[in-house]
Amino acid sequence: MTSTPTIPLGGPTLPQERRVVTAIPGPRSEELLARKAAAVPAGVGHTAPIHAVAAGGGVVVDADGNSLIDLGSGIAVTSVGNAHPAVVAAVQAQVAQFTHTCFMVSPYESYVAVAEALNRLAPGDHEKKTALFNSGAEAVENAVKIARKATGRSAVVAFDHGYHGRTNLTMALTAKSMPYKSGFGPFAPEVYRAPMSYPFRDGLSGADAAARSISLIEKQIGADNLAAVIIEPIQGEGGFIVPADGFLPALADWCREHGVVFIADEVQTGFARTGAMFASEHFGIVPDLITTAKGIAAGLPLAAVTGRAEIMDASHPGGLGGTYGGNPVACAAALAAIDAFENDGLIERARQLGEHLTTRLEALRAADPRVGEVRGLGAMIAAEFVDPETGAPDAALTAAVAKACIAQGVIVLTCGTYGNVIRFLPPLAISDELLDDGLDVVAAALAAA
Ligand code: PLZ
Repeated sequence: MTSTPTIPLGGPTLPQERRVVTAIPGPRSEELLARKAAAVPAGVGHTAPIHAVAAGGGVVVDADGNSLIDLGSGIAVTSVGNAHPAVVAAVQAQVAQFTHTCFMVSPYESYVAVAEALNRLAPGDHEKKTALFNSGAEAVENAVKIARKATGRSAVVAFDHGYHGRTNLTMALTAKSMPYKSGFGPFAPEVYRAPMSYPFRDGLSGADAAARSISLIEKQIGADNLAAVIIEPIQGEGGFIVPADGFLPALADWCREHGVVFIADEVQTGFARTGAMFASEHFGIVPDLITTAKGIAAGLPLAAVTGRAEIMDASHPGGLGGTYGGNPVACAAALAAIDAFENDGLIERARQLGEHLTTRLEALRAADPRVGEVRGLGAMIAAEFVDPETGAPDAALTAAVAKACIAQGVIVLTCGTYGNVIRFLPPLAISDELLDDGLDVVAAALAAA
């Protein structure tokens, strides 16, 4: 006989605690995983072998009643906290009012209000415009379209370790073959790759790393052929790589001199995550276009391209859009989330979480040479694991630590070209106690590995 677990309400009313009451996965999750394996293709993977039934603040509750500490925010999405009450209320009100008209058929105010907010918040005091889409990849695709139309050029430069999505053009922009690209080509043409600044592994100053990239661009592509350079100010999937000081400004300056559109992909770094509304601010750069998604709407699918009005307006009427882009329910969620980012001290909270994470992880590094580097900004911090003798990436250790954490009720995500980075992306709503408990589990998992 199977018992039906009672489903707890989500939101901050959920006890903010780690509670492991079965093996992970427990029996109910096991059943659901078997159904998943039968119904969903193997290509759609999962990090934690559970099935969620509720989530709130900094925890995810599974079908067996385990309460897991969330150190991933569904890949940097639920930054305001899962099922944030203001987001829930805004979504409920909108969904009862209307669910869809298609903004290209009958526009509505919430889309315009999200655009106004992004135009105000994105770096730079020039005139800006914003178009809304459904996913990060779709925003990136549109940023490239917009840049090509505005410049009349076709080439695009992306970087080593870069990640921009899983659609055809964004696979071409993404660096890593397995698992994102392998066997899925041919890829979109006119995409070129330049070296990234990766201080831990290349030891170059920002100026030298930029000179290396710019020389490659000038020799192999030529500025006259180049529509856009796209870069994550801090790389996400590629390993939370923070470029050396001066790298991004030098690139941005070169782009400005040569009429190349500089696109900052802030899909992962945006919305308070790094201790600034946008990571570009830390580096003193003003991108021409900025792509956002993830944290923007607390889990509802929404994405945006925000940028210089003259570049955004270069596309002809009817040239940009899509059936669902800027869906009214997602826009309602975004307006509530943006209000929380601006008015609930979440930028400051991201900084505090970053200091806390860095202090604790640096203590681990001091005691354990397998932790090669701790890096990141705000609540976007990572540890890179290496063989202490050679400095070679240690993906096996990384996977073992992550797996042990999940078994103990702490959701952590890995990343990195070499699969040897554990990244910490807690909801900004997490308590210090919950974060400490989670980091204790990480430390124990590392000691045992
Ligand atoms: N640009 C910088 O981080 C999404 C990918 C998860 P979508 N990162 C999570 C996975 O394995 O599919 C991402 C990003 C940056 C673009 C994207 C793409 O955003 O909303 O997943 O399309």
